[in-house]
Amino acid sequence: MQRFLTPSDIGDLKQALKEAAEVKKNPFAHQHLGKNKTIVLIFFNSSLRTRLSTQKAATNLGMNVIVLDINKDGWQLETEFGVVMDGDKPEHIREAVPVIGQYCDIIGVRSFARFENKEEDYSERLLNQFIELSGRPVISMESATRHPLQAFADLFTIEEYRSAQRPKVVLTWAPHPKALPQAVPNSFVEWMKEADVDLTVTHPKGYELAPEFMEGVNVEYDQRKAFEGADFIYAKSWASFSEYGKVLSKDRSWTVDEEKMALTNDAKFMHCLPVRRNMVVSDAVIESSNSIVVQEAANRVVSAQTVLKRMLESL
Ligand code: SN0
Repeated sequence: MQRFLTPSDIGDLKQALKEAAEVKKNPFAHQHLGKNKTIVLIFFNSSLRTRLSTQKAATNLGMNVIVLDINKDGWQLETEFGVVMDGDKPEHIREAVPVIGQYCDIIGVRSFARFENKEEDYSERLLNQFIELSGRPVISMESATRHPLQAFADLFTIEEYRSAQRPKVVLTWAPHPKALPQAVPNSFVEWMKEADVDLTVTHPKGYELAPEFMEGVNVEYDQRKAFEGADFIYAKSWASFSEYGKVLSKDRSWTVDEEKMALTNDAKFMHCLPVRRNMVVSDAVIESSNSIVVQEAANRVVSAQTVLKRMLESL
């Protein structure tokens, strides 16, 4: 396994979920697999769960872990090609990435959408430079357009908590004070499409996700109608794709509250975290016994460890 960005990178999903269940049951079964192997985790953006869970996953496999918060501790990297480097960025990515590759066996990269240019973000230029220049397998720890470790953990969590064979899963947009990336909802949709679930996406007009992710996906603009009979409510805020990076609405009538949860089939509440309380979800819902956000976060170790195990096996 040379990269982890999309569900196709992990192959058969049923098999991957089975492996993940084994990893969860016996996390130390492969503690020698990573002996004398090093992973470097590079963060261009903030992280709590991704950093801790990926580090924990690697440690469970016996790996050495190096974490670099590159904006704080590294040189500012130039990513444009052919520029005269007379500004504030002392190092070019074309040297930095192959050098990082010399110090490790696997690389994890976190880099959010910058919202300066849609084509630039959706080309995944930064992540692809790591893939092309590092000579190492690369894991996305949330890139401009995807967050696959989150989506894999989400799917695993739904598998754990579902009572119906084919649960109704609803991804709902929610209000937020800031423009947030589409990475989490894009990956959520991308993974749910491959799974045995009945997926509905609900959001106000103007918040349609990129067509390349939404082909064949059911969209319901009436949030209450979407919630009817749902087994899982997955809330997330994202900025507009069509008016790229814009916050078109902060309408708190879209906040997930108890009244809306009452329309569901006693649905579990999910969110990738961090979550803005009483913007995205009410205190009452996130603190209810139907909220599985902490269990979902716990499964981030499971998804990361399953992916790392695959990568180590193919080194
Ligand atoms: C990120 C996002 O993609 O939405 C990471 C989620 C895993 N979330 C944020 O940046 C939240 C920032 C905030 O101010 O609430």
